[in-house]
Amino acid sequence: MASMRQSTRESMTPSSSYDGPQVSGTVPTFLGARPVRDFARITGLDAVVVGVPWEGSNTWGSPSGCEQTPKACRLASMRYGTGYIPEYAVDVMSELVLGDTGDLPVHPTDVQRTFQSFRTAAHQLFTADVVPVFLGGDHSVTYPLLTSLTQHRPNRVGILHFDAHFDNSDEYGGDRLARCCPFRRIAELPEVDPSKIVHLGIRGPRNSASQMQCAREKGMTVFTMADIRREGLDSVVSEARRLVVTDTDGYYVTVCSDIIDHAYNPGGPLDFGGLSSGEMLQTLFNLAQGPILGLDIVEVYPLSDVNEASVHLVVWLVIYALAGLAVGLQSRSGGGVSTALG
Ligand SMILES: [Mn+2]
Repeated sequence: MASMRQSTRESMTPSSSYDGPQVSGTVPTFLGARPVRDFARITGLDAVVVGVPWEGSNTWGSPSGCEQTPKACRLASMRYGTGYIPEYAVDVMSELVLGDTGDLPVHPTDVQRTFQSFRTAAHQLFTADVVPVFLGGDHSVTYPLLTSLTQHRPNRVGILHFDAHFDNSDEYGGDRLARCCPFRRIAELPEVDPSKIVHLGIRGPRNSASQMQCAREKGMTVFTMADIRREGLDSVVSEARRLVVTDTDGYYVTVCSDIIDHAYNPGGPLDFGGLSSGEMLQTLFNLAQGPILGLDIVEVYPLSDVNEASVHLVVWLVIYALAGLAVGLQSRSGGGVSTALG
């Protein structure tokens, strides 16, 4: 395992492949990670942070500003030094090599062209020997990202979806690529085995009976928040993990911020009865030790965030996931003892 450490913080500019208008400015890389400028030549990295600055159709209220979340997270990450986690004795930036690609190109008036740019970039990341950590953006972005991953590993990808919501609507106002639709589109992909899609934490009245029916009919597994409270989070996550590591190359984890109760997540959707921030931090630390193929965290809204609490929560989630990844890499190279869930 590589152990080089980036000691200086370098500013980044958006991808030079984008020829349209762009917002310029000095933004640090996430935790001072190495800037990655050439997607075709990614070597020597254990993980890479990737901004996916997209907000498509609004399904409630006004635009959320979630396209600004990657930039906000990079700025917030400067609070956390090298990402040392004392309770697990892991120093993220000392123990793995992290890159930061900056934000993927978007075309605000053209979702198809935008998603094609996401697929192209994601293909290059998923075929490199690196774990991408995508920062959304709304949840629609998971569809193009998983399209690339599952084309690279047909029927060999497990999907762990943490969310209050199924996000498997067929369409929203005629938009089949809206933020409430990605898991219907993903389940329709020929390279996806729907039985390897697991929804965790589903709850609350912003769902519908037809969405539950869709999940059941397509053979997806559903653990509601009631299941988690009855059986225990560790037990449910272990069962979900067992499902998605069986007959696969590993799993992709996708996290809507509203898996976490709004009490801990003021800059996320107004959904209650969810996990605590601490529960989700530990869950990602545990899961990242296993055969994780990628991670996204989506639906955080800087425009309504109070004191940047949710932006900082995302940074914590990423750091805990990276800490778990470091422990897992050390364990697989024989350098440490894994505490991963069985
Ligand atoms: Mn959600």
